[in-house]
Amino acid sequence: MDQQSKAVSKFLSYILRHRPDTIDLELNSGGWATLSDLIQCAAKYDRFLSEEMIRKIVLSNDKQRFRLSEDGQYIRANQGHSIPVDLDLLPLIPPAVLFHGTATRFLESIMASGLLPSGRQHVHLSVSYETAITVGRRHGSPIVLEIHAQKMHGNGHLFYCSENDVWLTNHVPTQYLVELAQNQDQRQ
Ligand code: HQG
Repeated sequence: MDQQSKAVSKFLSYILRHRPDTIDLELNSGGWATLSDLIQCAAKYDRFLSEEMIRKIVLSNDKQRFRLSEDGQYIRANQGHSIPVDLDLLPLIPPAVLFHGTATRFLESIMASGLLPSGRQHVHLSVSYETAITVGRRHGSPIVLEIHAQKMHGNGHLFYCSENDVWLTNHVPTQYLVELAQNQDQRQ
């Protein structure tokens, strides 16, 4: 993604996941906004977007963060919301293990209270170690936790998978967490 697309993608993440109110935009209960409302509201706050630019970002986004409706008129974020939206996801059986990347400075607290959504609607989990370590790096010195997802599921915890393959659950209690050795970061 070029620099301009990155900046617009960040802006869209902020608006569609967290703060639509900052541009007086209203999302429906599913978290959708029409492209025309989004463009109009953003313009009132001097952010000039075009349908073409937005469509390009939806298609080229590295993590497929956004989705357009079938008719192409609406947009929403696939996951990551802190505002309450109903993504209408069905509970699914997760893989045996999933991964969560975090920073070493959070470990003590995580091992005391488990993984909490920390302001988002869900705890975010990845299918791969590599994705998890990248997520962890966003917060500082990274560490990856392995989650015994199927065991959790067997004990009644619900799991969902977003359109962009991020696994979501409400809380991961500590007994399902295993801290992986940091040197796994070296593997290719
Ligand atoms: C930590 C990115 C202390 C948690 C990624 C994380 C992801 C605790 C931080 C998505 C804790 C929250 C979400 C506890 C959890 N005590 N810290 N008990 N429980 N934490 O950014 O999962 O690029 O809200 O480990 O790819 O890092 O934005 O969540 O470090 O899918 O599209 O609290 O964001 O996607 O941080 O990232 P975040 P996350 P995008």
